[in-house]
Amino acid sequence: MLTVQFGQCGNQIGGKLYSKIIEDIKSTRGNESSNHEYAENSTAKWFQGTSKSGSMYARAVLVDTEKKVINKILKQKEDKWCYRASNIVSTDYSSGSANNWAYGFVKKGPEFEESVHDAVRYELELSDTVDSFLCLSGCAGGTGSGLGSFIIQSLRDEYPKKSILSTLLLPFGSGEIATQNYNILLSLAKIIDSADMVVVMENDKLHDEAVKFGNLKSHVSFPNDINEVACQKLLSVLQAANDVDNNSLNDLEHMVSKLVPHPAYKFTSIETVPLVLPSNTSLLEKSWSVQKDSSINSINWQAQFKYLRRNLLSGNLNQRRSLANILITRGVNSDKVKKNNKLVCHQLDDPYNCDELIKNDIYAQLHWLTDYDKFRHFHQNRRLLNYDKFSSLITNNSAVNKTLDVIVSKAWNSYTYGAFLHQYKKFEMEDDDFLSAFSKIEGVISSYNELER
Ligand SMILES: Nc1nc2c(ncn2[C@@H]2O[C@H](COP(=O)(O)OP(=O)(O)OP(=O)(O)O)[C@@H](O)[C@H]2O)c(=O)[nH]1
Ligand SMILES: [Mg+2]
Repeated sequence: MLTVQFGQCGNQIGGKLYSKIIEDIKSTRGNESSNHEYAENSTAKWFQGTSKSGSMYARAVLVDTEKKVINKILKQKEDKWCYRASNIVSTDYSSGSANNWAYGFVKKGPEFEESVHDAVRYELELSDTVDSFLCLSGCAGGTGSGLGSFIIQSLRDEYPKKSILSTLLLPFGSGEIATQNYNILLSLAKIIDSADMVVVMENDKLHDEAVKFGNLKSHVSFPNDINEVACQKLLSVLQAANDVDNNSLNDLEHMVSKLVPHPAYKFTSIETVPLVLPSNTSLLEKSWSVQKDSSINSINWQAQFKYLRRNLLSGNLNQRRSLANILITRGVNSDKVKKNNKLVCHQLDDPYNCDELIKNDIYAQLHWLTDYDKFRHFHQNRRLLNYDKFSSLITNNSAVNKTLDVIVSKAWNSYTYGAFLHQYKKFEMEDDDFLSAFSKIEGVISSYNELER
C-alpha cells in the first residue's frame, strides 16, 4: 500500500498514522512468534527501506501547496521512522490554496501533477507489491479538496488496476470555513468517479468519541486527540487480520471488493467500540450498561457486538440499512470455562459468535447480494495497541445520507444566493460544474435512500 497525504489535514493524519503503526508494532504483549510475524507484516505494508541512521522510510508521498505544515511534521523527530525527502512535494513560495477547491483543482493540480507522479513512480519501482493507494485528505480547504481530487483522478488514469481508497475528513459542521460546503461537494463529486471506495470521517463525530470515551480527559485537543481517534479507526481496519471462513487476508483490494459491490455505493465509515483504555472501562459500563469481562479489564466481545449493532441501526425511525459490512476483531479470548472437562471460550467471550451483526434487519433487501457478500468477519489474535479486545466495523450504510443531505442543502443555500461563486468562476468554473456536482451527489443520496425501502 502507498499512502498519499494531501494538505494540512491529510499530512497531519498521515504523520500520526505512521507513529501509531510504530506504537502498534512495538507493543509486545502476547505471544512472541505472533508478534514477530505481525511486526514483519506491518513493516512490509507501511514501510520501504531504511535511512542511513536506521530509521524506516514510510511508504508515503506528502503533497501540500504550502511547506509550513510539512516542515512542522518533519521536525517532530521520530527515531524509528521518517519520510523520504524526495517524497515531499511542496513549494516554499506558495501559501496554500485559499480554501478554494477551484484554485486547488484547476491551478495547483496541473502544476503538481508531474512531481507527484515522479514520487509515486519512485516508490512503486522500489517494490512490486504495492497494489493500492491510501489517500488522506480533509475536504474543507483548497488543497486536500481541490488538488487532492485532481491527483486522485490522475492516479486513477495512470494506474487503472490499483485500488484507491480515499479517506476524507469532513470539517466541523458549525462552519470553520465559509466555502467548506462547496469544497466538500465538489471533492465528493470528483472523488467518487476516481476512487474505488471512500471512508468518510466527520470531525464532529470524532470529537464526540474523544470526549465521551477518551481516557476521562477533561479537554479534547484539536487536532491531536481527534486524529488519534481517526488513526486508531483506520489502523483497526487496515492492520493484518484473516477471514474467519477462508483465512484470506484483509488487504485493501479484497475489502474494497466486498464493501463496494456496486459503483453507486462507495461511501463507508468505520464504527468502533468506544476507545476506552483498560483503566477506564467503568465509564463504558456506566454509560452503556454493558457487562465487563471479569477476568481482565476489557469489554467482552458480545457487548462490543451489541454496541456496534445499535450504532448500525440507530437513527431516524431505525431505518438505516447496510449494503455490506466487514467486522474485524482483534485480541484474545480470555474468559474460558470448563465444559466436558475441556477449557472453552465463555459464550460471552467468543469473537466468532457474531450473530448480532448478521441479523437480517441490519441489511437492505437486495436480491443480487448473498449473505456471504453482505458480511465478512476477519480476526486477528494479536492485540491492537493497548486494547485486549477491539472490534471495528467498516460499513457501507445508508446513514451517510444524513451527512450528505446536510452538505448539499447548505451548499445549495449558498449557491442560490450566488455566495462566493466569483472566487470559483475566476478559475474557469461555470454554473454547469456546480450543477453537475449537485446532481451527482443527489443521485448518491437517492441510491442510498433506496436501501431503506
Ligand atoms: N481531523 C482533522 N481535521 C483537520 C486537521 N487539519 C485540518 N483539519 C480540517 O480541515 C479543514 C481545513 O483543511 P486544511 O487541511 O487545513 O486545508 P488544506 O487542504 O491544507 O487547504 P488550504 O490550506 O486551503 O490550501 C479544517 O476545517 C479542519 O476541520 C487535522 O489534523 N485533523
Ligand atoms: Mg493548507
